[in-house]
Amino acid sequence: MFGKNKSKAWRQLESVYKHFRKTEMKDLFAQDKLRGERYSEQLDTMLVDYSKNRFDDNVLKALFELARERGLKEKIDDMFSGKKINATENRAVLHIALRNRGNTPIYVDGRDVMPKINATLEKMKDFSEAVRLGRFTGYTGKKLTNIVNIGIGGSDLGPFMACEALRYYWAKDIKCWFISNIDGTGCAEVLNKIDPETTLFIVASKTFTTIETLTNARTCRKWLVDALGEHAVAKHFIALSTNKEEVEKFGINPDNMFEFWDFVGGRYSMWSAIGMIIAIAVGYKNFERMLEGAYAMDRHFAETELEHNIPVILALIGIWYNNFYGIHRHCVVPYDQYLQYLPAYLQQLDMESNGKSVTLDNKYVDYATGPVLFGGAGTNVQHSFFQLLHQGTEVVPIDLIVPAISHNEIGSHQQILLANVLAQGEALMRGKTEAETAEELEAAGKPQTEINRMKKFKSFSGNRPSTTIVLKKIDPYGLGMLVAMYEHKIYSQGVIWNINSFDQFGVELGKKLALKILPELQGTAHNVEHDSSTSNLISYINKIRK
Ligand code: G6Q
Repeated sequence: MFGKNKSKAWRQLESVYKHFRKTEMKDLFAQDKLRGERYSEQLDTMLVDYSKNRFDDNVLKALFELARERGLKEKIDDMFSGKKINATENRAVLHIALRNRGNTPIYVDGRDVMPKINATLEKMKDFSEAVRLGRFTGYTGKKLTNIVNIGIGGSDLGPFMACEALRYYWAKDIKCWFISNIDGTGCAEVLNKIDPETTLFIVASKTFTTIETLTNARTCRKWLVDALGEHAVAKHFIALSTNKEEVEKFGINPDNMFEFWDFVGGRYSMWSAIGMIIAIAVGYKNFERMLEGAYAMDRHFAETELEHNIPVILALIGIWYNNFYGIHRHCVVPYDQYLQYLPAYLQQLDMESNGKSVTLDNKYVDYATGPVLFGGAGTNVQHSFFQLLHQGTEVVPIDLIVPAISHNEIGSHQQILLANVLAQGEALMRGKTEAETAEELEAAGKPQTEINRMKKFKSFSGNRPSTTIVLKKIDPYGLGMLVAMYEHKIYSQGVIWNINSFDQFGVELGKKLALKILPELQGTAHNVEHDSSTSNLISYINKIRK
């Protein structure tokens, strides 16, 4: 379809690109006084202004044509109707069912999945409320106020990001902790600070076979049993999983297990039982508001024509940069401390979903797929990597995300923050020519020699793309909309690239090799064949650890 076998829409885009590529956004803004308004979409309390991107109507038309040619609308319908779009694993992809507030039936293999989803939500509601109200207590009768999520990847990043994002809503007496990494540090640093009598461990693992999670969970279990005895486990451990057998084997009572299913991908699972810590921290009502926000975005994605469909528009703009401008990077900067972990979360969501090289037709791609995603919280990152964004040789499209209202309106903090986010978008787009810089230096009374010496250093090429996303507040509803927007953007790009966004075979090879190397570090295997670098590193580490 692309690459060597270019489709009609693709070739059309290539020819549009040839004519358009040198167009400057500032000229487009000068020609069209309504550009900002025309290229903004609003959904409830969210405004997405994508006008500061490199396109005109002609470009957009060709991009929407590509989406049509790729059957995007039908592919969206396929997801919502429970088709097995995760073809390599023969699974439906139904994170949308987890927040299907309309409760319309969604069938997989002829069976409606909604009753079991609703039953788990009901169980989550009862349990999270019981913990918050102190009805479900620890073994010694004390209220459970330290909630520890043990999980990794999709069973960690979503709940962690969302808990931090919604920290303002946490119950005053509850503290959330996250243990994910396999080095002893995560465990040690948390266990040193908490009291077994008031601690609830949530073992979050879809497969319940992940070495990091099970190792951490065993360590925590031992710590608890050493303090309170074996009988305490039932009051201090719950499991979130699809694998009942392994949960029982681990020694967690199935009554304390909250189920989800193989149609929920790890990185798409914070809406499922995996969100338990969110529900306990912010209350089930707020968890439900998050689902409602996501549902609003789902309806928008499923029902809105492509031309006004926010995730689709963002996806197409990304494709435009990636496949025509050859820009394979994307930056996300949330201007709110509560959203500081959103970039890390999106890194997984985007790069694990679309970091693929084989098409659904079982061929290697000969075009670029998922971009490298990075980011951090603004304004902090303005003082670090923004230098490269403004003056570097790489063009990096950026999403600027900001709430209009802060939960913590102190003095003029929020206005300063808002002024900064808007200024960045404008500066990236407009830049500053050498002539403008020279004028400025002259007005500041600098001598001509100084002006000549400095004008290049102090000028900005501009024409650097940004999309500004304004939320009313970082509240559960807005967070739900925002995350669902990215999920659907990623799916739309996957459809256009003809890849499966829902498997992750790329994480397997390293995991397997680690199991081969482990005995060499434990001294039970020797002289296993490796490349000379790996062998050398193994013997160096073994020597130093003696
Ligand atoms: C996400 C990935 C991956 C997964 C972790 C944890 O989409 O599949 O990040 O979430 O490997 O897996 P478990 O939940 O099975 O422990």
